[in-house]
Formats: sequence, structure tokens, C-alpha cells
Amino acid sequence: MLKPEYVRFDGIILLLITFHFLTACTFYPLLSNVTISPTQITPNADGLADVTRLSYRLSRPANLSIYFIDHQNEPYYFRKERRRSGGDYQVDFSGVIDGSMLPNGSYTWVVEAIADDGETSRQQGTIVIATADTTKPELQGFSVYPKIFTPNQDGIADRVTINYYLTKQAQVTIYLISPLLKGKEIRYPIAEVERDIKPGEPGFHTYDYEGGVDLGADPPPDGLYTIHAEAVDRVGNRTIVTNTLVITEGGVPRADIVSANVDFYNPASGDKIVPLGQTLAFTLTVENFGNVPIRTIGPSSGELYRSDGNFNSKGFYETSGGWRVAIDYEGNPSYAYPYRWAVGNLERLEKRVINGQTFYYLMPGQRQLVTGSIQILDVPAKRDRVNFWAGLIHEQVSIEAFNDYVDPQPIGIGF
Ligand SMILES: [Ca+2]
Ligand SMILES: [Ca+2]
Repeated sequence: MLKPEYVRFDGIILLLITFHFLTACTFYPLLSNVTISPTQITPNADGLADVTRLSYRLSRPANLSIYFIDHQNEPYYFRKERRRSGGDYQVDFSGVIDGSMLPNGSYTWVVEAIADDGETSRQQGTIVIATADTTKPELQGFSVYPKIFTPNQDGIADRVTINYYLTKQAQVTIYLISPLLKGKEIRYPIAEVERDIKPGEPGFHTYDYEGGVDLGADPPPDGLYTIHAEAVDRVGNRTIVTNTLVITEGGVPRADIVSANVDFYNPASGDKIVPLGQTLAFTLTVENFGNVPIRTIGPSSGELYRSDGNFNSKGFYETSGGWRVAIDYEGNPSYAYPYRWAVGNLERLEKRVINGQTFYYLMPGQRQLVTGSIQILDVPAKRDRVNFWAGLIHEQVSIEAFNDYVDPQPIGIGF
């Protein structure tokens, strides 16, 4: 009769059509057709006799084990009590058990099946392993820095760097593994940085991870994570190295100018006309409406600028990841937003000292009033009405559209 038959490659199932002249399965022995070929392997990745193929047939479901016994009678399990249904199976063996190459020598191979009724069937023979590559790949100097990772674009500990020196050619994969959440862990792959030494080649390798925040995604939730690195060489020798990483205050920073409202005025007159030599003042409110602190730098709210000055001339240079309120105007001949202030009075912001340096933060949910003024010393664009507006800048990261060109207003510049 024509009957579909499954040849299983230890998990991979191929559908074949074969003729069966015997139909009563019970006539078959539990375990039959056990073959191994070749009976000597040289697992050194030279493409010659690097693996041997084990074939066997089960006539009915059984728990199947395959193991190798060395000259000291020590068994090495390649498969241990694996549930298998009836059928033909093939599996390749390359000398590696649990990521380690067996040393050269003569071994007894055993295929053993135990059926549900307790019937046990076992077949065995000899296999020789010669010129085996037993050298494991090593990830020397494996390091993770920093150990406390705050993926929130504040410019401090926003990226994790992983380095190691790979001692032989191997495929290396690195994951961030989450703490157990409802009994499950999540794996986040970490990509290697392109360098002269290609992935998998012996030499120095480096990885860079920013938690997905640069793409606008939320990073993995705060918690204690494991960095898991695994190197597998061409013959299957495997090395695993782990390290820990704490994620805290992770998230995409979000802040805006409340109601997109800016109050511009001449403090001397209270109106929107500023004679030359007088000052244009503003007030607005900044809100952190995200889940992570936003970092800011001075000058503090309240600072007076001269119109021919800027934040650089005050010594408060841009820092990557810092947020500032800024003012710009029509006809500005210089770079954008030359006048900048902290997102509040520095005395009222959260102060943190990190590695001896002081940083200021507007915390999630916090609002701060920001004021500032500019002494107008010349007439921009030689016009008597000039538009001024505000911005909220995430320096060297981005300006959200809703934080750019906020509430432009014509100001009369008096001669
Ligand atoms: Ca070989
Ligand atoms: Ca950070």
C-alpha cells in the first residue's frame, strides 16, 4: 500500500511517500534500523568527516536517549529521554555534548528507547573521535559599562558599551535578558558595532546599546537585567558569559511649554514696545509630562542677556541631552535660539551630584515658571516690528515640532 511516512531530522519533519508491505505496526520491533555512519569522525571543521549521522526507527511512541560512553564508563547524553512518536529519524552528531567537544578516543554509542508499556530496546556500537577541535572560544575581558543604565536621553549613562576579545572564530550573540515577569523572561538582542574586525572574527569587539530610545521607543522596563553572551565555534564548542545591568529611570523624555503660551512684555511699560536700550522680558511655564526626569543647565531662570550676547558668551555651552528654554526672533543673523535659560530656577530644581559634577533636573509631573529678559541694543532686520518666539530645546537631540516657534508675537522696537 502507499502510505505517507515521516522522516524526522530530530525535530525537522520531511514528508516522504513509501511503500509499506506490512501494515500491522505491532510486528515491528520497538527500535530498529539503527545505523551510524561514518564510525569515525574528525570534528575539526575541515569539511571531512566532521559529523556522523545516526538513523533509527521507532514503531511506536517512546522516550528516546542517545549517549556515548567513554573508556572510563562515563556516559555523555546527547539526547536524554526525549519524547518521540513512531517513525524514522535521523540526527547528526558532531562530537559536541552540551557545548563541549568530547576528547579524542573510542566511545560506545547507545540508542535506547523505552515504550509506554515499559518495554526497553537498546542498540550500541563503537565510534571513534580523532583530531577533535576541543578549544573553546573565549570572550576575554568581557565588560559591560556603565553598570547602571539610564536610557532617557539626558546625556548621562544613556548608552551601554560591551567589549570583549574573541580568541577564535565563533558566532557570538548577546542578549539583554529581563527579570521574570509573570514567569517569563524577555530577550532583547544587542547589536555589534561595525568595525574592521568583522563579527565572529578573532579580535576586539564592541557593542553599543541605547535601549531603543533613540528610535522613540520605550526602553525595557526598569529592573535588574542579565547580559548574556554566547560564543559558538564552527565545531559547536560553546562558551557563555553573563553579567548584570541595572536599568533605571528609563524612558522617552517629554516636556513642553504649557498651553504653548509665552507672555512677552517690556517690564518698564508693561506693553509690547521696547525702546532701544530697554529690555524685552518673557514668562512661560515648562512642564515635564513624561515619565523620566529631564536634565537642564543654566543660566538660571531670571538671567538678563544683552541682545548682542548669547548662551556661549555667558559660558553655558550646549550639552548633549540638556533641555533649555530659548528665545529667537525674526532676522536673527546668527544661529538659532541664541538666548537660552534653564527650565526653571536652578534653586527649585532637583540637584544631583554625579562623579563630582552637579546636574539639575525637572522631575516627572513637575512644572516650573521660567522668566528671562533681553536688553535690546540694536534693531533686528532694521524693522520697527519684529516677531519674537520661544522654543524648548533638547540640545543635540531634537526639538519637537510643538516646542519650536512657540507663540510668535510682534514686538515694537522703538528708535
Ligand atoms: Ca574533519
Ligand atoms: Ca541617562
